[in-house]
Amino acid sequence: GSAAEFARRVRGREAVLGYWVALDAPPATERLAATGYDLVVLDAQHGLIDDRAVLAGLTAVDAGASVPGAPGAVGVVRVAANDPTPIGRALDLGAAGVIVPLVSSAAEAAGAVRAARYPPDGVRSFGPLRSGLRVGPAPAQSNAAVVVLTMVETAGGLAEVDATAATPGLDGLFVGPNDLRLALGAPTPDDPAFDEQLEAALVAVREACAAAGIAAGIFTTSGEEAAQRLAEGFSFVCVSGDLAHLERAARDELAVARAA
Ligand code: 3PY
Ligand code: MG
Repeated sequence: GSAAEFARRVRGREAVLGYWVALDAPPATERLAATGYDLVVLDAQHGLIDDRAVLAGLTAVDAGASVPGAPGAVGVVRVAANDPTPIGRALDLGAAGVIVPLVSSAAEAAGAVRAARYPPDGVRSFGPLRSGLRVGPAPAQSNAAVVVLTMVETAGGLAEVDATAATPGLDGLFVGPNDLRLALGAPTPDDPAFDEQLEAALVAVREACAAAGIAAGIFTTSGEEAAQRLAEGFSFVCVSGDLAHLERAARDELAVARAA
């Protein structure tokens, strides 16, 4: 997939569907990238994804996207932290965009945007190890093509959601429902007693994004939930991920086999 075309779709708030990869298994990532998702996210915050795995994973996504008949996913990295070093490295390794965790203010979001863009728009350092082939090579081309989403998953991020959404150069907000629920005071990331509060927070995020004209994104755990979020107005939805699917499929097939 082309980073520039992906950016056009994200900025146009068209629906894009993502797949979340936590495991460093490039042959699996290649196949997943060929299944029809618009993007594959490599999780370098919580997944088994170090720099070498980002390189292998992004190369695998591009290989999967070039499988005959495949619609052409792009690779995006959920970086380990809101810091110019991991953001710059993910982009150098060929990511079409970054999802930046734990952003708690508009000022922090502005920092994430600067880290992803070369001067004069930002502070990214030049060294496009792999991105020179895929996104760019001209700095201005890269600045225009790379998408930046910051995560809303802390109390501060929610409190400043309107100002954060209005950050110049930011392409979207992405909700981390697990951390956000904990930030709302829930004892566990799926405590149903906090459903109402979480849903109210999601409305605030969607409204902030709509007012700013940027994409509203969210992590979900099933196709059913993803469809519901799309219907509500989220446009950037990560449906589910490799580890969850592997475990679910293993358990379901075992249950079928034992029931025989
Ligand atoms: C969260 O739910 O907190 C995330 O970061 C998405 O995995
Ligand atoms: Mg999180």
